[in-house]
Amino acid sequence: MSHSLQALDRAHHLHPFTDFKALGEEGSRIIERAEGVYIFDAEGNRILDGMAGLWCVNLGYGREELVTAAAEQMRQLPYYNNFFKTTHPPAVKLAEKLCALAPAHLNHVFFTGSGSEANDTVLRMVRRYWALKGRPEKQWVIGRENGYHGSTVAGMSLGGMAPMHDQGGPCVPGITHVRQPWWFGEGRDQDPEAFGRKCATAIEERILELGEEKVAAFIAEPVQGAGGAIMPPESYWPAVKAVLAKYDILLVVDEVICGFGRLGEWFGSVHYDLAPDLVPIAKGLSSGYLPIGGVLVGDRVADTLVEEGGEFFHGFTYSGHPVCAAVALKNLELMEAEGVVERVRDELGPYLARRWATLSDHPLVGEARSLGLMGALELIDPASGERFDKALAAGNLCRDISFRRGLVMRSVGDTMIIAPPLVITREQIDELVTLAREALDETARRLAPRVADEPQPEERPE
Ligand code: PXG
Repeated sequence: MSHSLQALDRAHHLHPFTDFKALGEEGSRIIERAEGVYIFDAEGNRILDGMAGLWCVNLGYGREELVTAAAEQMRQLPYYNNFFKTTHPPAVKLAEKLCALAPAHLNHVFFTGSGSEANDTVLRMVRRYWALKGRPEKQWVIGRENGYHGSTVAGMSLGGMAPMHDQGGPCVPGITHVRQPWWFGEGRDQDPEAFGRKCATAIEERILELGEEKVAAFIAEPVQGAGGAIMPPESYWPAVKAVLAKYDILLVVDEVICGFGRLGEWFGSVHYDLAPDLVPIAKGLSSGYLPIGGVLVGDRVADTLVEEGGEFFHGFTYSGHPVCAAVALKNLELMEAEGVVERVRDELGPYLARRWATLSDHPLVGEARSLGLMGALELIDPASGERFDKALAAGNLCRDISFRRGLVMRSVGDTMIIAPPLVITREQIDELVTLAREALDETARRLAPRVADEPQPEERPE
């Protein structure tokens, strides 16, 4: 069964962010079902999902209430749109719920089908806002190198992933990128707080280069997710806020990963006290059960769009899809009723931080960091204390070993990442940390004899 599916997969299916040929040779792993924090593959292996799917299954798998919410809404009204002066109860109720959960100045939402579409919406809204304000020359948006804002043309242009720009370019004009606040990767020779301030200064320098009257917005994730779970130094965000206020530039905080409890607050902006003007959301909004995203819009922008805007020529067939909205609403209600976010903040986040930090004594680990239920390990070569030779692809090796041993841990270069479902228990966090250590051990053994140039056999987990 799994072999025939693999063959069909190879024959017909082009996977996202995948080297098609290499995957064809290897064959894909088929995930058949899931429960709680575990996924099960076609071979019957149980694997702890340390990535909550793709940073999204915040409530964990197998929540019957979400299934029921979808089924009931499908029977009631499987589809209707929000164009042409119509709407439906799920979209309205979800909008109201989101605005109640968000900081006080965020009182409107524009729905989309994904995080990428949310960021396309952001770009159009930002430019429209300044045009309505009589300042159409305010066009430039500043993003960050190694930031991720999606894979549509606007999303990848706002993001700072160089390999995506190389393949997908030319990018949308009027977008530029500044350095990221990744202390381990780019500032290890400096005091972290001084480094954080320097990264904020880089924004100011770029604003002055472009001309402050031409800069519309700055976009960033509170903590970079896909870029490598990069928590900025404490000095960074206050300094960034001060720069943006000085030059009257909108702040867009992309909460697609950090929103809905990941960092121990409903929004990462709350953790860092950011008061953003626009907030793209997706993923954890529905715990990934159905695709839905949106942009929360602050009063400053919303008032202008509503009072002075006329028709905004923008929207998607599935903006506020009733079934997706019903599931998202139920997801938020469950998270609220079960105190999921507070538990991440007060109990599970601090617990993970303690347990995750124990990995920093491993010879392969140059830094172990975490915030809420997001963690990263920076791999280093114990022989030199520096990064491994890129050709060894140590991160990929560690990821594959980890997966085989029963833990989904993702790699970005030589940074290992986890972001498990928010309903994980303390015992399961212990299991996650143990599996991560075992994966590091095997990675170290596999890399150690590399001078002998002999491939090592794969170890079977005990
Ligand atoms: N913003 C952020 C911050 C994201 O992380 C998007 C926007 C785009 O969302 P959609 O729904 O269009 O995918 C994302 C998505 C990874 C990985 O490998 C991360 C994402 C997507 C795919 C892979 O870490 N984040």
